[in-house]
Amino acid sequence: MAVLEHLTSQQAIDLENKYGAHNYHPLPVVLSKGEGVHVWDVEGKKYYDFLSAYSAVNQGHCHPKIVGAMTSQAQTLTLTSRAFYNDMLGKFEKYASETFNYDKLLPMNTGAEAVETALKLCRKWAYEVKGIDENEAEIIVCENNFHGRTTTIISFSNDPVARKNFGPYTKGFIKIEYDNLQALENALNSNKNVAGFLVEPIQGEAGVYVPSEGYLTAAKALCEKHNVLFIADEVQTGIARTGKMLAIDHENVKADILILGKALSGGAYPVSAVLANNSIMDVIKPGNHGSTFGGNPVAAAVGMAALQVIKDENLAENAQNLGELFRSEMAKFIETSNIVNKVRGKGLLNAILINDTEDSDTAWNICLALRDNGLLAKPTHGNIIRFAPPLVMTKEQLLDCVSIITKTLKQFEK
Ligand code: IF1
Repeated sequence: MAVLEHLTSQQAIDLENKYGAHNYHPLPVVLSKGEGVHVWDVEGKKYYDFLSAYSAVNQGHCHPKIVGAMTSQAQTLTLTSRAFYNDMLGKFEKYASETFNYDKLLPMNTGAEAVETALKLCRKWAYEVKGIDENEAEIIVCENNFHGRTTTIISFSNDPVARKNFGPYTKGFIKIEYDNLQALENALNSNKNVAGFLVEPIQGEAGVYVPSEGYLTAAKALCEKHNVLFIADEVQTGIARTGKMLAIDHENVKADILILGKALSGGAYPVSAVLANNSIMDVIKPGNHGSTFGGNPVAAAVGMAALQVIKDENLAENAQNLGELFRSEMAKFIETSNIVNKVRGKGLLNAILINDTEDSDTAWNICLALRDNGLLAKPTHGNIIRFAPPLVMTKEQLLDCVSIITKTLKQFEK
């Protein structure tokens, strides 16, 4: 089969089933084009994208400024490795460090790599600055977390599907209940070797759990009191998704270590990063950490363009305004619905809770019906459907999507 030969949806699905590992269960739709808030399938049907590749396409599909920066750099210099300097990385590091107000940035590629980088940085700081005995550092994490899929990260996951039969597991993690300050205080008081607290400002995969107002502020204060690093995983919540540049900005909390990914590139290229001030980042010496593609010229060009688009187009403000509109429209629908229990979220990271059991396939069937009605979304766990459109959406488009969603949900009213 010629690689450019047009495939039908079924042919594309059959190829993936036959030649691809079955590590996903995609919604049956085969996409071939994306532009702004829309995607098209191979048969030419147009959809609103209400997932944004899990908040990687905040700037909209194929944003011309991001694609332009990528193609221009790709025709000039793609990769040198860090064996040599290149003329793009320092500019990106400066631009991003100043954007998020940190001294330094360590560039990686995927979110999981950035999380792993943050864990290594936190541990090294604990041994060399805080003075914890070597190999004794503990990092506190939250139950129902999602931080990626490496062996160490799934070691502190409680999702059996993500961790079963991938042992033996990495030690040095303490799990506590999310959004529970007493649990955090107890863990800090009863463990003298705590190096850090890794937390999602909103738990995305768990079902868009927004913690209580003030939780992040109080958690950061507890970390300061115990000389423990507050590590914010903003891979999914960052880059304007929740209505501020960072989700922790809603509480004016500054993380000791900030983890970024996904929309740091606008979905055009794998770009992730860890940011920290010199008192922490300077424990990293040559040879301690790195990656072949980390900080490559294309990633640097794409990262700068992606951040510039967020600022130039006021996408955080747009996410804030459209998010409030979305939740208020959905709340009105819920008042008269028996299929939806709740809507929750911040900015344009939202979810609805379907009135059915966790193990029902109602949420999945609703997503199939949404697809038929021209909108793509996918359930997170069980009976929760996440709604996360690109942040470039207009008010008219959002209201159009609300009518598609409510019309579809009415098909499932009991
Ligand atoms: C999949 C979930 C979302 C993340 C946070 C780190 C990472 C992610 C808060 C790792 C990645 C992605 C991974 C993707 C689906 C998606 C996801 F469903 F898996 F949990 F968004 F909620 N921190 N999340 O959300 O970043 O290595 O993937 O670049 O693995 O199925 P990554």
